[in-house]
Amino acid sequence: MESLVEKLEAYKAEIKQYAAAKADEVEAFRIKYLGSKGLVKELMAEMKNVAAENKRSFGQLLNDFKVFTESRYEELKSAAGNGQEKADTGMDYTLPGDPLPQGSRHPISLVRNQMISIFQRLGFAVAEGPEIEDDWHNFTALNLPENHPARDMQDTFYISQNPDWLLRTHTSSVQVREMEKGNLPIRIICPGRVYRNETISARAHCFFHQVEGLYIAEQVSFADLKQTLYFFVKEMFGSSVKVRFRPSYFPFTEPSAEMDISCLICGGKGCSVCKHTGWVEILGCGMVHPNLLENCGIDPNKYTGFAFGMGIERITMLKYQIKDLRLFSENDLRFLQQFTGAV
Ligand code: 2NL
Repeated sequence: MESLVEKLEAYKAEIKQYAAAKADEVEAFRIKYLGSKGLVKELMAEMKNVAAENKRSFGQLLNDFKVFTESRYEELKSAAGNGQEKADTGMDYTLPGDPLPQGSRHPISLVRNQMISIFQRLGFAVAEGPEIEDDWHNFTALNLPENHPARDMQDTFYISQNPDWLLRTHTSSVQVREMEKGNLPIRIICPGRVYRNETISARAHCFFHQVEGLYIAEQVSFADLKQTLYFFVKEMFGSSVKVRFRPSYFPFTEPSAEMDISCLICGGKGCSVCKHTGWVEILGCGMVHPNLLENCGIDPNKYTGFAFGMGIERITMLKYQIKDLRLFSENDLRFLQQFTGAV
């Protein structure tokens, strides 16, 4: 009995001083003292050798020793746990996170999406195509003669690997591809980026964005063209807008016209935006030239169609009174943040 008391006191002193700073050291403590082959189990096994009259007090001592060891284990475990969290990051994960700044759509995307949704209400589908084109889809199929100035190196970016390849100068090439598929009638708009070799200024850039439209069916007339475009500008600029058509020339349409709208700034009275005419030009249009239909395998005696093309930058500049084209591609947040919240 005496020797057991001494033995337990010695173990208690050892356990009291046991240093375990890390989780694996705490686990080593548990295995050594409290594990299935640990000290406490070993001492418990001694019970069978103890004389009957001593069993009761021996058991009491061992139980106290077990409780002592277990509480020391809990102590070491929580100390190691706390220490580790601090050492890892020192962060308080209960604090709210940093807010992410919310971006906004680019004005060109805003206006493009608006244009798409207006034409979709009239039954136009959106078609897309490649930005690197071949001569046929960008020029030849569109009735542009071999010597047309638009083909000039000065106006078009050619791809050096292949003299037949170029960056599309309009999205008409997408419409040619749709016509070649031969699924008639066709009623599409083609939004997209186009490229021209221009000196960059407030009014010109080497790339810009276009929406072209094409409607081909039996008995499509110039009246359909006028009413479609009139609907478009009323939705885009408001119902008080006036339109006028002026005769023009494009190789891909005959007859051709340019459409003006009454000046949004002065309401038609005359100002610097409309150069004191009361009108601003917004798009070109016309009836699809029969040569073009033939080039794409469509019978011009059965089908007619209209087409139009406009620059998204131009419409956006009019709508938001933006004076310099370069603002669209400079990524200046002071410009872009003005469109936060616009839809
Ligand atoms: C302009 C003028 C225009 C077209 C584009 C077109 C396309 C096909 C057939 C016939 Cl596939 N026409 N497009 C027609 C007339 C004018 O654009 O000044 N755009 C900014």
